[in-house]
Amino acid sequence: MFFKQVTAAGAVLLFTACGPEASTGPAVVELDSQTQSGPCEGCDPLGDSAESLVNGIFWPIPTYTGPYILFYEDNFCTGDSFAAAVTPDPLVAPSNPILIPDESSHRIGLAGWKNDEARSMKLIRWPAGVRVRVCDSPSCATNDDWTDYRFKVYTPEQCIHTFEPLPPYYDPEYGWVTTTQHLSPFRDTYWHYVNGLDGKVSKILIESNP
Ligand SMILES: [Ca+2]
Ligand SMILES: [Ca+2]
Repeated sequence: MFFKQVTAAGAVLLFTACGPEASTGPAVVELDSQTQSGPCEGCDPLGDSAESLVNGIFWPIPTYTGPYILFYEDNFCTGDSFAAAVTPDPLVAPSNPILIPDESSHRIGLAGWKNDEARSMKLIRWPAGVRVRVCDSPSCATNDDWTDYRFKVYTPEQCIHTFEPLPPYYDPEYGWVTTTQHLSPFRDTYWHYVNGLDGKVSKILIESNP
């Protein structure tokens, strides 16, 4: 079943140039729009079509070891995983971030993206020193909802259950406190909440921690 899917997709894969100076990571691949939105017939051995696309994108490299993101239609990384984004090198300068979905510099492979759909995401094999910003605005305008995730350590696998802040909590000294950030030894999260981000994600920026 897996081989059947790869064969069907192979005709439309576009590989980036890979000269002598190219990095040793796997080539980034773009799928055309038809493939991005098309069904993943016969490629769902694990019940997760986007994960299968990750494997299919880098075929015939059988074991892709770079970082990638899976996007889910529901919170807690449940429901359909409708899209996958893969990149060999997420440590890009803040002045030139990787853009999802409209990256034009062939630094990311993306399949299955839908606007205003994601409610959670699974981050797999992300290095320390990366910031991922999830935005409601298609231009990541800061007057709408956005959330930052700043990775302090290597993250083998982590589900971001929601893009929205934790509920306000009651502090005996200060009363009800609205959550705007969550700092941890592993990953700091900063929320800019306006009217909701789950199911409204339109743009993602990936860059080195500014
Ligand atoms: Ca939006
Ligand atoms: Ca909003």
